[in-house]
Amino acid sequence: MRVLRAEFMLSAAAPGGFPRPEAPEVAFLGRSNVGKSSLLNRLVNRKQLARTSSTPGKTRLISWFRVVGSVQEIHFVDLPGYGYAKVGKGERRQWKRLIESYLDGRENLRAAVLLQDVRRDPSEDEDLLIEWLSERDIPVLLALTKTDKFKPMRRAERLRALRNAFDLPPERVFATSAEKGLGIPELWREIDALTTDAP
Ligand SMILES: Nc1nc2c(ncn2[C@@H]2O[C@H](COP(=O)(O)OP(=O)(O)OP(=O)(O)O)[C@@H](O)[C@H]2O)c(=O)[nH]1
Ligand SMILES: [Mg+2]
Repeated sequence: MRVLRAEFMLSAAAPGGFPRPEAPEVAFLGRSNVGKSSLLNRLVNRKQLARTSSTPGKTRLISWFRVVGSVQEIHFVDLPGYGYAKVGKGERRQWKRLIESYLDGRENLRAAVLLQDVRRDPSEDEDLLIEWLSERDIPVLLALTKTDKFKPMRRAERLRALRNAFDLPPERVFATSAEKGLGIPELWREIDALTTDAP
Protein backbone atom coordinates (compact mmCIF):
# COMPACT_ATOMS: atom_id res chain seq x y z
CA MET A 1 0.00 0.00 0.00
CA ARG A 2 1.18 3.47 -0.81
CA VAL A 3 1.22 5.81 2.18
CA LEU A 4 -0.52 9.08 1.40
CA ARG A 5 -0.40 10.61 4.85
CA ALA A 6 0.77 9.66 8.32
CA GLU A 7 0.12 11.51 11.55
CA PHE A 8 0.41 11.13 15.28
CA MET A 9 -2.94 10.44 16.93
CA LEU A 10 -2.41 10.17 20.69
CA SER A 11 -0.49 8.54 23.49
CA ALA A 12 -1.98 6.73 26.45
CA ALA A 13 -0.75 5.15 29.67
CA ALA A 14 -3.92 3.20 30.48
CA PRO A 15 -6.88 1.59 28.65
CA GLY A 16 -9.13 4.55 29.46
CA GLY A 17 -7.03 6.61 27.07
CA PHE A 18 -6.89 4.14 24.17
CA PRO A 19 -8.61 5.34 20.98
CA ARG A 20 -11.73 3.57 19.77
CA PRO A 21 -10.79 0.53 17.63
CA GLU A 22 -11.94 1.99 14.33
CA ALA A 23 -9.22 0.82 11.92
CA PRO A 24 -7.04 -2.28 11.56
CA GLU A 25 -4.05 -1.99 13.87
CA VAL A 26 -0.46 -3.15 13.65
CA ALA A 27 1.55 -3.05 16.89
CA PHE A 28 5.32 -2.63 17.17
CA LEU A 29 6.95 -4.44 20.07
CA GLY A 30 10.50 -4.91 21.16
CA ARG A 31 13.30 -4.25 23.58
CA SER A 32 14.05 -0.64 24.28
CA ASN A 33 16.44 0.88 21.72
CA VAL A 34 15.81 -1.96 19.24
CA GLY A 35 14.63 0.53 16.62
CA LYS A 36 10.81 0.51 16.88
CA SER A 37 10.33 4.22 16.25
CA SER A 38 12.91 4.22 13.45
CA LEU A 39 11.25 1.30 11.64
CA LEU A 40 7.83 2.83 12.04
CA ASN A 41 9.12 6.12 10.62
CA ARG A 42 10.72 4.33 7.69
CA LEU A 43 7.54 2.41 6.89
CA VAL A 44 5.66 5.69 6.48
CA ASN A 45 8.58 7.65 5.00
CA ARG A 46 8.62 10.21 7.76
CA LYS A 47 11.90 10.88 9.49
CA GLN A 48 10.53 12.21 12.77
CA LEU A 49 6.97 10.99 13.11
CA ALA A 50 7.65 8.65 16.01
CA ARG A 51 10.34 10.04 18.22
CA THR A 52 13.62 8.19 18.10
CA SER A 53 15.59 8.32 21.29
CA SER A 54 19.23 8.36 22.16
CA THR A 55 18.22 7.80 25.79
CA PRO A 56 16.71 4.32 25.71
CA GLY A 57 13.81 3.28 27.86
CA LYS A 58 12.15 6.66 28.01
CA THR A 59 8.93 5.73 26.28
CA ARG A 60 6.37 4.75 28.91
CA LEU A 61 3.31 5.29 26.80
CA ILE A 62 1.52 3.57 23.96
CA SER A 63 1.36 5.83 20.91
CA TRP A 64 -1.03 5.59 17.97
CA PHE A 65 -0.29 6.79 14.44
CA ARG A 66 -2.84 7.14 11.68
CA VAL A 67 -1.57 5.85 8.34
CA VAL A 68 -3.75 6.92 5.46
CA GLY A 69 -2.95 4.70 2.52
CA SER A 70 -4.00 4.28 -1.08
CA VAL A 71 -6.22 1.35 -0.11
CA GLN A 72 -7.42 2.07 3.42
CA GLU A 73 -6.56 3.66 6.73
CA ILE A 74 -4.64 1.62 9.26
CA HIS A 75 -3.18 2.47 12.65
CA PHE A 76 0.37 1.81 13.80
CA VAL A 77 0.86 1.37 17.52
CA ASP A 78 4.24 2.03 19.12
CA LEU A 79 4.40 0.04 22.36
CA PRO A 80 6.87 0.86 25.13
CA GLY A 81 10.17 -0.98 25.01
CA TYR A 82 11.33 -3.40 27.66
CA GLY A 83 14.58 -4.81 28.97
CA TYR A 84 16.28 -1.56 29.77
CA ALA A 85 18.88 -2.44 32.42
CA LYS A 86 18.07 0.40 34.81
CA VAL A 87 14.38 -0.48 35.06
CA GLY A 88 13.31 -1.90 38.42
CA LYS A 89 10.87 -4.69 39.18
CA GLY A 90 7.98 -2.35 39.82
CA GLU A 91 8.38 -0.66 36.48
CA ARG A 92 8.68 -4.00 34.75
CA ARG A 93 5.42 -5.11 36.34
CA GLN A 94 3.82 -1.88 35.12
CA TRP A 95 5.12 -2.49 31.61
CA LYS A 96 3.62 -6.00 31.60
CA ARG A 97 0.30 -4.71 32.85
CA LEU A 98 0.16 -2.01 30.19
CA ILE A 99 1.11 -4.34 27.31
CA GLU A 100 -1.37 -6.99 28.42
CA SER A 101 -4.12 -4.44 28.88
CA TYR A 102 -3.54 -3.46 25.26
CA LEU A 103 -3.30 -6.98 23.83
CA ASP A 104 -6.37 -8.22 25.70
CA GLY A 105 -9.49 -7.71 23.69
CA ARG A 106 -8.01 -5.36 21.10
CA GLU A 107 -10.21 -6.85 18.42
CA ASN A 108 -8.84 -4.65 15.61
CA LEU A 109 -5.23 -5.76 16.23
CA ARG A 110 -4.31 -7.67 13.08
CA ALA A 111 -0.58 -8.19 13.48
CA ALA A 112 2.33 -7.55 15.80
CA VAL A 113 5.73 -6.62 14.46
CA LEU A 114 8.24 -7.99 16.96
CA LEU A 115 11.62 -6.32 16.58
CA GLN A 116 14.87 -8.02 17.39
CA ASP A 117 18.31 -6.48 17.06
CA VAL A 118 20.16 -8.73 14.63
CA ARG A 119 23.22 -8.59 16.92
CA ARG A 120 21.40 -10.10 19.93
CA ASP A 121 19.97 -13.48 20.67
CA PRO A 122 16.36 -13.64 21.85
CA SER A 123 15.80 -13.46 25.60
CA GLU A 124 12.94 -14.61 27.82
CA ASP A 125 11.21 -11.30 27.06
CA GLU A 126 10.85 -12.15 23.38
CA ASP A 127 9.74 -15.69 24.29
CA LEU A 128 7.11 -14.24 26.61
CA LEU A 129 5.80 -11.84 23.97
CA ILE A 130 5.55 -14.57 21.36
CA GLU A 131 3.65 -16.68 23.89
CA TRP A 132 1.24 -13.82 24.68
CA LEU A 133 0.66 -13.16 20.99
CA SER A 134 0.11 -16.76 20.02
CA GLU A 135 -2.29 -17.27 22.95
CA ARG A 136 -4.33 -14.46 21.46
CA ASP A 137 -3.98 -15.65 17.85
CA ILE A 138 -2.21 -12.48 16.77
CA PRO A 139 0.13 -13.08 13.80
CA VAL A 140 3.75 -12.19 14.52
CA LEU A 141 6.04 -10.57 11.97
CA LEU A 142 9.64 -10.71 13.15
CA ALA A 143 11.71 -7.72 12.03
CA LEU A 144 15.42 -8.21 12.58
CA THR A 145 16.72 -4.67 12.93
CA LYS A 146 19.96 -2.79 12.22
CA THR A 147 21.16 -5.35 9.68
CA ASP A 148 23.27 -2.57 8.12
CA LYS A 149 25.63 -3.02 11.08
CA PHE A 150 27.02 -6.19 9.48
CA LYS A 151 28.88 -6.98 6.30
CA PRO A 152 26.95 -9.41 4.05
CA MET A 153 28.69 -12.64 5.18
CA ARG A 154 28.22 -12.02 8.87
CA ARG A 155 24.70 -10.74 8.26
CA ALA A 156 23.71 -13.96 6.50
CA GLU A 157 25.18 -15.95 9.36
CA ARG A 158 23.18 -14.00 11.96
CA LEU A 159 19.99 -14.29 9.93
CA ARG A 160 20.38 -18.03 9.83
CA ALA A 161 21.01 -18.23 13.56
CA LEU A 162 18.00 -16.07 14.39
CA ARG A 163 15.69 -17.88 12.00
CA ASN A 164 16.58 -21.01 13.94
CA ALA A 165 16.21 -19.38 17.34
CA PHE A 166 12.70 -18.08 16.59
CA ASP A 167 10.34 -20.79 15.56
CA LEU A 168 8.35 -18.72 13.05
CA PRO A 169 7.35 -19.36 9.43
CA PRO A 170 10.18 -18.10 7.15
CA GLU A 171 7.86 -15.75 5.26
CA ARG A 172 7.21 -13.90 8.54
CA VAL A 173 10.87 -13.10 9.23
CA PHE A 174 12.38 -9.92 7.74
CA ALA A 175 15.91 -8.60 7.63
CA THR A 176 15.46 -4.86 7.97
CA SER A 177 17.40 -1.65 8.26
CA ALA A 178 15.57 1.56 9.01
CA GLU A 179 18.77 3.37 8.13
CA LYS A 180 19.13 1.88 4.65
CA GLY A 181 15.51 0.99 3.96
CA LEU A 182 16.18 -2.73 3.74
CA GLY A 183 13.26 -5.14 4.06
CA ILE A 184 10.66 -2.37 4.05
CA PRO A 185 8.72 -3.40 0.89
CA GLU A 186 8.70 -7.02 2.06
CA LEU A 187 7.37 -6.06 5.46
CA TRP A 188 4.70 -3.84 3.88
CA ARG A 189 3.53 -6.69 1.68
CA GLU A 190 2.85 -8.83 4.74
CA ILE A 191 1.27 -5.95 6.68
CA ASP A 192 -1.03 -5.33 3.71
CA ALA A 193 -1.99 -8.99 3.54
CA LEU A 194 -2.85 -9.11 7.23
CA THR A 195 -4.76 -5.83 7.40
CA THR A 196 -6.80 -6.17 4.23
CA ASP A 197 -9.96 -8.22 4.43
CA ALA A 198 -10.31 -10.90 1.82
CA PRO A 199 -12.97 -9.86 -0.75
N1 LIG B 1 22.55 1.56 12.21
C1 LIG B 1 21.25 1.57 12.49
N2 LIG B 1 20.80 2.22 13.58
C2 LIG B 1 19.50 2.20 13.86
C3 LIG B 1 18.56 1.53 13.02
N3 LIG B 1 17.34 1.66 13.57
C4 LIG B 1 17.49 2.39 14.68
N4 LIG B 1 18.78 2.72 14.88
C5 LIG B 1 19.32 3.54 16.00
O1 LIG B 1 19.05 2.90 17.24
C6 LIG B 1 18.69 3.85 18.24
C7 LIG B 1 17.32 3.54 18.83
O2 LIG B 1 16.35 3.70 17.83
P1 LIG B 1 14.80 3.96 18.20
O3 LIG B 1 14.05 3.88 16.92
O4 LIG B 1 14.64 5.18 19.01
O5 LIG B 1 14.49 2.68 19.12
P2 LIG B 1 13.17 2.37 19.96
O6 LIG B 1 13.01 0.90 19.95
O7 LIG B 1 12.03 3.17 19.45
O8 LIG B 1 13.61 2.87 21.42
P3 LIG B 1 12.64 3.17 22.69
O9 LIG B 1 11.45 3.93 22.19
O10 LIG B 1 13.50 3.94 23.63
O11 LIG B 1 12.24 1.83 23.24
C8 LIG B 1 18.76 5.22 17.56
O12 LIG B 1 20.00 5.79 17.85
C9 LIG B 1 18.62 4.89 16.08
O13 LIG B 1 19.25 5.83 15.25
C10 LIG B 1 19.07 0.87 11.84
O14 LIG B 1 18.37 0.25 11.04
N5 LIG B 1 20.41 0.93 11.64
MG1 LIG C 1 10.70 4.47 20.44
